Amino acid sequence: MNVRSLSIGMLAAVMATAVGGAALAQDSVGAPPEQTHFKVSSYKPMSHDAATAKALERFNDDRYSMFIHWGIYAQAGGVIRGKRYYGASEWLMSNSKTPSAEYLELAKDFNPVDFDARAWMKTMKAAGFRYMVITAKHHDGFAMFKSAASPHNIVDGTRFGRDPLKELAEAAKAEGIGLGFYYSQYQDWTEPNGGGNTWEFDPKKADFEEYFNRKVVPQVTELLTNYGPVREIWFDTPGPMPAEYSRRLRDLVKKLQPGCLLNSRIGNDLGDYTSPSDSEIPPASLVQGGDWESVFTHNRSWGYSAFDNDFKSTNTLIRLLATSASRGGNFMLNMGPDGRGRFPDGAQKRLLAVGAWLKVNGDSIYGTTRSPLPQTPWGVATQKGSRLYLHVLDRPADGVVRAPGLTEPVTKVSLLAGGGALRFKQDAGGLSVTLPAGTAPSDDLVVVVETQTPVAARRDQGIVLSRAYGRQPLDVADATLSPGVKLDAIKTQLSVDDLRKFYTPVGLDDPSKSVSWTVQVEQAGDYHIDLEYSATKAQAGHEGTVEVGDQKRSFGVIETGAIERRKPTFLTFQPVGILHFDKPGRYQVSLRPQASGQELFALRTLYLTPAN
Ligand code: FHN
Repeated sequence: MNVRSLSIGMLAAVMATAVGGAALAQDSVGAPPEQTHFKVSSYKPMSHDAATAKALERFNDDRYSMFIHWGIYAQAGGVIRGKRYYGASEWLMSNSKTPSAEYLELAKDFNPVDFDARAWMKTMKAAGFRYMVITAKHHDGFAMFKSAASPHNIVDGTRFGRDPLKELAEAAKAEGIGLGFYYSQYQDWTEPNGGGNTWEFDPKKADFEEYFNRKVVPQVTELLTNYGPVREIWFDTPGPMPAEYSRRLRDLVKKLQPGCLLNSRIGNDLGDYTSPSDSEIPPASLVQGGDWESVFTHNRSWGYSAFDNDFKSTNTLIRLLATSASRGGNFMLNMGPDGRGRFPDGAQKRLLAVGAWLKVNGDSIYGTTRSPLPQTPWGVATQKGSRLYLHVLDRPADGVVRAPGLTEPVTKVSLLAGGGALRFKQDAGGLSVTLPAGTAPSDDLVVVVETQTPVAARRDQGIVLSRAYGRQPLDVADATLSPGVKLDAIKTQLSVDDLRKFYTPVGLDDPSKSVSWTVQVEQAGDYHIDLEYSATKAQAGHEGTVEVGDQKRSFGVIETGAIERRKPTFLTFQPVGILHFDKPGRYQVSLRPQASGQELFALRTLYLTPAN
């Protein structure tokens, strides 16, 4: 065994021992399992070679894509040896600690006779997706394409005997959908020298170099040679893989197809664009340009699960898509086809409903750039030259949508659906648009604002606070942090099966330190303050204050429990008091500890709600 592979094996062994083997799920990016605080990813423009820059232009124009997790795990649908495994069904082998030989038996039954590449592509087209990324090989190591590098592939290893990626590549070309492949480069549970299978193989004996040369390099070469132009290779969970492997993969991909994009999960900062954590849209204030693609799954699993029908509603999907676009990123929505090759009905009908919305409102998504506006309570905005699209996701009680500070002369305001003109008023304070009466509260109503010159960026003018809405969030990621306070990302299990990241300021341990937000108050009045936070036993009893000018509202911290990476984190929602704003205008809302010593708590959000 060479030194390089030994170091990977040892690292993997340490990770596995500490978390008990199969628990190493989802966000295994090489961090020790007890680590909860992480560096905040940056979303800044990077420089690229010409082919990559050109591919990124199209990528940013596309905005909406489909992610597909399909493998022999779809045959099991989350059940093995008669036991149901909740959560990510593509993790079935790991979660059940099934040995390779037994797991690979699934391939014998896998015969997706209903798979129809043309029909998939027609659905994707009707759903409004511009490109798709499908699992060519997930962590179980089974290739969903013909491969000379391993017999564990769909053509040689199943009765089905067809190459779905070949059929999809042809159908994608015919329908004008871009093609991308997911490839798990480090984890490969059916390979003794691959990463991740600690229930069967000894990581200390793993020769990763051997695995990488024998399987990863040939398979990535096959994917980029046999299927025509590939838009992106979506690598995942690089784990403890040293930089030289990420570098070799990058060089290989760019040599074979210079315009093929690489996501940041290639590892070691070698991607072309950023993949935020799963189910995360980066906070608006952290995005300073740059290229990124958020991934969410439609239900709770990425692969097909026979008992999970918790599909996100059409409105939720539209909201996620519009929010990603408003922050300048792409939204890739995942779905897991079943063992026969069918899209689950619960997913398909909602995808098509989003497609119907896009048919009418697609101009406000495709080819748009990020919002020039600060946070507003009615929703989000996207922009295309001198057209500004207001996505009214939440209806104002008074029927009037306001864009404070929008002073570029407005020539026309209309509804994108149907084009009907809307009444508007513009003065030194900004623009007010009266919504048509009788629209369903759940629709994303898109208002088109046409201006003489493009609306200039004014994102830092303060979060808009209005009495026409309910609870309005001031998130810590959008706060100004005083010297000595920094923003951390916490990885935790926010709820069962839901590993998510949240942001929190670290260093709130002295009255001289604070987090603060600029708010633009639209109407004078009282607002209730609520805090959402998590606090350990040691933090219980700490005191802090929320301040605006000389109004100071103090609060005491209560214990919610420790933050642990693989456990649910409980966040309390604590009322603090009432703040009064005398007149409309800009104010500073600050939060600080009352004493020196220990970290106050892990704050997530301060909410303000109009009070009467
Ligand atoms: O472990 C995988 C998981 O199965 C799924 O593929 C997701 C999709 O982003 N990626 C990993 C976890 O982040």
